[in-house]
Amino acid sequence: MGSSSSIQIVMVGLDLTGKTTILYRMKFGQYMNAIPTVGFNCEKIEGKVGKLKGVSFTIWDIGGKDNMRPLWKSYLRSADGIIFVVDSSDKERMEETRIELYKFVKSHNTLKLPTLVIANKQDLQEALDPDEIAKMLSIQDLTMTQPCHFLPACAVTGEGLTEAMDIMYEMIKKWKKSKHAKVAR
Ligand code: G3D
Ligand code: MG
Repeated sequence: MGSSSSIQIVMVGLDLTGKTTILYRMKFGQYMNAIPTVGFNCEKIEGKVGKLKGVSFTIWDIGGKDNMRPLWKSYLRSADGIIFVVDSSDKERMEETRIELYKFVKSHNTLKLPTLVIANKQDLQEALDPDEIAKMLSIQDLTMTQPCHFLPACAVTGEGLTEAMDIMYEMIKKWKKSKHAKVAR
């Protein structure tokens, strides 16, 4: 992970969970109203403060409508990490979210990519408690198969996103080290 290389992140999740809003928030540092994603968006984001200073991320934001979901895995070939975005207020689709999350993780199980699950839209009154969402999505089970973190956030205010990227970066750094160690053995 030299200073010239960029960390590749694939961001998925059901449609309307706030993926593009998160992407623009990270890129431009402000709220931007996103139009529904057709296909994918991609942005290069340079870390400016703290331990992310000088670190460059390329984030692929893939459309989440059901016809796009089978394509998620095709973006993983050169990925270093996954961000899976959840709408904290969408109780009705929480089970569908869990199914898609596990289907996706299983599709690339051998890679054991660092995975960050973001419980977005925590600003909404009807948002479920992060602990409750973690339970509904069986996050505990995920942490047994790969490096995994679960975090609440709000893309509108940007709350939680700096921490999310810090954690992502740390997980990827460790993951790359262990991968090299295995190759050297
Ligand atoms: P997607 O890319 O995952 O499909 P979008 O989702 O980024 O297009 O966002 C879908 C809608 O959710 C947008 O509203 C967006 O403003 C809203 N949204 C995203 N993140 C948050 C959040 O943290 N809190 C709240 N309250 N809303 C959020 P519209 O009205 O444009 O459909
Ligand atoms: Mg989108």
